[in-house]
Amino acid sequence: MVTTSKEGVDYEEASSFHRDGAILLKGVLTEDWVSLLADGLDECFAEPDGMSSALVSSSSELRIDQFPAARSQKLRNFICESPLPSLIGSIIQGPVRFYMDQMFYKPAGEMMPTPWHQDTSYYNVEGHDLIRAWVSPDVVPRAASLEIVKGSHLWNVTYRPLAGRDPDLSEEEHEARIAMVEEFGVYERPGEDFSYNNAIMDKSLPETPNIEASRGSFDILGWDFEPGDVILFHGNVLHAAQGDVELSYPRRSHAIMYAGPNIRYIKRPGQIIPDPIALTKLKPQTGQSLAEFGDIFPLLWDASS
Ligand SMILES: O=C(O)CCC(=O)C(=O)O
Repeated sequence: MVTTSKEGVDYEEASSFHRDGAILLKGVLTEDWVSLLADGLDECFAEPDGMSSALVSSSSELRIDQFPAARSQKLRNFICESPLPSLIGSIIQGPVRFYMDQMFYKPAGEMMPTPWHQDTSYYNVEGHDLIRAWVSPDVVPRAASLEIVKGSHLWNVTYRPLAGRDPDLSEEEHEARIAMVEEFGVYERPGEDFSYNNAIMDKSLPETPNIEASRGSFDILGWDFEPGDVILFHGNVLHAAQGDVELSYPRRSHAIMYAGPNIRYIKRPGQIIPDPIALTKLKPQTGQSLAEFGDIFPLLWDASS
């Protein structure tokens, strides 16, 4: 049992992160943190809001909630008070702000795979200090946990998000495509206020490579995950979760984005995840630092903490 939390990474761990684009930190959260996380995720799952959507197939489901901490004090405490901000601060060696969070909830049974994608292009931010903390209160075998393409954060390419509406399709063609996917494949059950398919696809960005189709050609890193562990990964790294496994319990995960000093606002034509409502009111401009919106992206750690 872990009784004290780890507050910082050592030189080797930081170097692995910068080289590979991700790292698994074993047993860095105490049981108290893990149970707070479990309670926060359970309360959000029990009460979906307008930003809760799902990917659905005939045999499995993945519910994704945007900004769950906005309605859970427990998740807010976890994000702000747990050792995560200081762990991330010790990697980027600079001030750490909260950017946003998501819940990925896969019910017991067959696990829905999460397709390969890169996070940064889904958001109106860019820069190298965007780090995700992926945590779960559950035992997650590698076959259902997060995988990354090693080093892909350094490829210097922004891939097209997998969602969004193709601007070259007419309304009818778009509706027909959605209906066909609903009948034959994995489709989206949108939330009242959010759909991954509402955004307009930015076709100037290169398509995300189909890593799954040729896994052997890529250097893929993955881990068996246990409660108390944390996976940290870079915002530009290609990542996914396989679904080649059935679990007798839900796989609950919380993915929290923390931002360092070089993260800037950028207005993306193909933005998928909306800006926080409070930010929209301030009319942010491309190039502005998140530090200019300190009430929305609070400072959680700096070297003097
Ligand atoms: O938990 C998952 O299956 C996917 C998580 C993910 O894509 C993310 O954290 O960005």
